[in-house]
Amino acid sequence: MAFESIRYESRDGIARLTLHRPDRLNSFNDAMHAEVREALAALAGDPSARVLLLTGAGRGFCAGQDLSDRAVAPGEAPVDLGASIERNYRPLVLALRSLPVPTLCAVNGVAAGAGANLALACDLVVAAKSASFIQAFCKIGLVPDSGGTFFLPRLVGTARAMGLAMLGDRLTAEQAASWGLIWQAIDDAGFAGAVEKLAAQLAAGPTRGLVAARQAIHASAANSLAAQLDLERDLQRELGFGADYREGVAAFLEKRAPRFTGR
Ligand code: T3D
Repeated sequence: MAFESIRYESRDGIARLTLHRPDRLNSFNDAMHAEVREALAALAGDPSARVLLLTGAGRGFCAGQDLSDRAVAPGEAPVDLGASIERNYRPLVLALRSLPVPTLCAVNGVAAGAGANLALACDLVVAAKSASFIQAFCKIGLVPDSGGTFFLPRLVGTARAMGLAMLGDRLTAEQAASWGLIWQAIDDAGFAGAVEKLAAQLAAGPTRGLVAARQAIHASAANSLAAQLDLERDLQRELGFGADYREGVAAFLEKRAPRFTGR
């Protein structure tokens, strides 16, 4: 598919979405939001796609909202940021969390503002050791958005969430991994190879089972233990009738690698 602000291709089970405005550190404007929405809709309807690999072009991952669209001349009415969130960021985060395939975010460089929280909306987040995460909102008088106030306390606890939100300090990829904000920080030299390997592993995985794991893990925050056990039972029942479970058991018994089809 041909886009201006992103690159998107789906091949060998891997749907690659690269934010592509490197001279603006891949910050979002309306046009980029529209293209990302279109790509995610295409992915959701593409039965050959088994994983989303989200990354950024150039030295940054994403610097959040493009602030050059937010300058207000004297006498001009300010932009309605609530409308922007309703139109762009809210649907983006919800779309990422409900894709029918696992999502892998490869944070190749700085992830700031909504860019940081977009990464946290993905199932697995890996970052190059030179990358960093900044809840930059407090520097411009805003509150962490795009799920920041939801993801941060759940991932790193209230004290660290407060510090990140109120100080806006740069968190290195290694700190982010040691705090449990992301899955892994990877040496820059091996980053591209490690990302490809992870993407290929997820693309060859039992897609429905992986998405069910996401669903159950996210549901746990609001469920009682009994409700969570009920959910696990229901998901297991559904998956137990699926082709991938049958293949997984057969492969185990035949002492060979499984060939999952995502069904
Ligand atoms: O508005 C709404 O719709 C509400 C929703 C808001 C969501 C949000 O994301 S609000 C938060 C917006 N983002 C920020 O506040 C981050 C702003 N950027 C930075 O603080 C820094 O650029 C970084 C810490 C991310 C990286 O710093 P550094 O020193 O590595 O790079 P740099 O020199 O600052 O940036 C490189 C270029 O990218 C530069 O352009 P230039 O001077 O080379 O022509 C810079 O202006 C541009 N750039 C970086 N971030 C943005 C940006 N241009 C527009 N908007 C940006 N967010």
